[in-house]
Amino acid sequence: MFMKKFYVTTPIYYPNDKLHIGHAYTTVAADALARYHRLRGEDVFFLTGMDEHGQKIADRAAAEGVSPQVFVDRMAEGIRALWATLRISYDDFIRTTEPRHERTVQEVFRRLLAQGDIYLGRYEGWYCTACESYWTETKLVEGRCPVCSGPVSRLQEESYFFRLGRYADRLLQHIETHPRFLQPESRRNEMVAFIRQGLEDLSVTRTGFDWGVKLPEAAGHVAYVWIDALTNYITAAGYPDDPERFARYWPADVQLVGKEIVRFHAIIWCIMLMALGLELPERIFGHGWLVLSGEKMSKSRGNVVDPVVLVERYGVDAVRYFLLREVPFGADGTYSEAALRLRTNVDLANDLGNLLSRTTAMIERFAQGKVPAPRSSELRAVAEAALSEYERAMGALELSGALEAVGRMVAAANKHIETAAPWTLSRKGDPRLGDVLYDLAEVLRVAAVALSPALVEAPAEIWRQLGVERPISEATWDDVAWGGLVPGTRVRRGAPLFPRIEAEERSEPAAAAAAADERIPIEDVRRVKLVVATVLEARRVEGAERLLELVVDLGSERRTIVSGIAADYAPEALVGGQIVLVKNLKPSKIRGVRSDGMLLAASEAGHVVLLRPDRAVPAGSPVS
Ligand code: ME8
Repeated sequence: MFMKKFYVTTPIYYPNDKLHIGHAYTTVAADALARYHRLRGEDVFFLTGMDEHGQKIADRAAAEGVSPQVFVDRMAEGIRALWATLRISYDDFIRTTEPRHERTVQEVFRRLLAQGDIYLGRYEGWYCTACESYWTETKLVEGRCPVCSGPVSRLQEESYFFRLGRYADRLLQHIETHPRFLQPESRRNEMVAFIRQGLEDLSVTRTGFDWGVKLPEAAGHVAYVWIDALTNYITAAGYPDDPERFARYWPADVQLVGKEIVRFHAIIWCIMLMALGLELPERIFGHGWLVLSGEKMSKSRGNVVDPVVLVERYGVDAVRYFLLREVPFGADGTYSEAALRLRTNVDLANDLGNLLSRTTAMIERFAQGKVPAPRSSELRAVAEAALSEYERAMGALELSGALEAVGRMVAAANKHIETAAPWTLSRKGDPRLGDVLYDLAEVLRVAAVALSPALVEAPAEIWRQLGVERPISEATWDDVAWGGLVPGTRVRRGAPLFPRIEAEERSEPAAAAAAADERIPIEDVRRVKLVVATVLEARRVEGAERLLELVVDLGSERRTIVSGIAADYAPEALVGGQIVLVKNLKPSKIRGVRSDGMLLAASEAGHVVLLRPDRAVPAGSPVS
């Protein structure tokens, strides 16, 4: 039977230091794509790994007093453990020191040399160890590396060169005739401009050190680390020893890389493939950087955020969701722990988690714990539109957009609770009750399927609480078809899906640079007790144009407050609505009326704008 294949890769990371949230960003994105394509029944091959050669690694090992091999073996354990923590479902983990890979690099070199694409020459120039790159005098910036501003040293050595220029026109033509090949568009334009300037021959071997793939045709030389590294993508697919497997998986469908290495992939890698007579990848996608207050996170800058610590604090789903949802894939984005907490609280705890707990609670209360049989649906069209937007977005690698579509469906369900008011339908014995409850549960069931590429724990819990018998690990994309939830299924209420994360004062790695003045400790904020109150009565205060007197319900008590909002709000418009109230303010007398509390409002050009909850909540609900 024919099964569509999907081959997705991440860069192979340098193990010169612990990996950080930036590396997790690419890898979680690739993982979500891999899981989505598996859900669609495709034969997925998801590759990640380590780029273990080069002087930088050799230097690090020497600094630790161990051999490079011992050093990279040790690092490999940490990296695999990190991916296990983030639940990365890779199919292969390639290491460039493996014999299977060294053989491929040697074979690639041999072929290119034999056909005259590679020739022996001499290199003279400046070498940046940090970037493993050569620079000509004119490219240096104030005598330093133009990329990392690090020191460079003068090098003169015999080197093999790859005639990149031979393939420049063919590459340009490929880029122009394959709009999906190189994305996003801004990077494609950069690459086209770069290639048009003319491509210099590339030095592809090194003689100064030996921590690299040795080349039988070039005694004393090792392969340049980028030639070595890029080749990993075909080694893992079976080149050249397993032609059947290679024919199955190559070309890669999506190669994800950070924007700084698009050039290596779009130019050097693709020209290598052309020279070998192999197909180019379907798509290379250069995503943006996660930055910390304006600067790129980098191992050498020491400003990195450890994903393991975040997973321990917030759970794997919160971290994965944040990485996928926060920033449109392709753009640069800012990382902060506060943003992660906010995302988790708003999208996962409030919207998704509340929908689940309200739905299961109402099915228990109004339907004896069993999913009712519906007569018709009001949410089906919304859900189907969201799911088709999700599919489109996933296909376009708009990972954040796909999750946003799921969010819209969840928000529509929460809103449906407010407008349909199942408690009223139940009281009146209205048969619409069954339709509403079924709709809510069914939205949750399909949302769980659509979220399962991104979240690795919550979707299973959603299905479990809904009483779905099958484990979600067996779900396929067909399961998003509306109506899969069997009426009569007994729900199993459980713990909140995502407990709200209370803001805590922590030494946030990211916020270290934030100004410390004018800030108050969290304890001060907690002293102010805020609650949601429902307005029961409202009237003008005689003789005071701007004042309204409100009687509000705090759940456990009623209070009267006086507030200066009469210019912007008519009393009758307030009754039945909700406000946010400072509950523990000392009472005061205003125009003879005792005011026992204060409402919150924004001020805008002399007007006041009331702050209200996003949806109705029980009177007295705390605000934090
Ligand atoms: O470049 N934001 O390895 P590397 C987003 N070995 N992504 C980030 C990031 C950030 N702040 N920091 C790192 C190498 N990344 C080579 C690759 S491939 C044949 C060889 C991610 O360890 C992003 O994917 O420096 C970036 O391209 C990659 O890590 C660089 O990892």
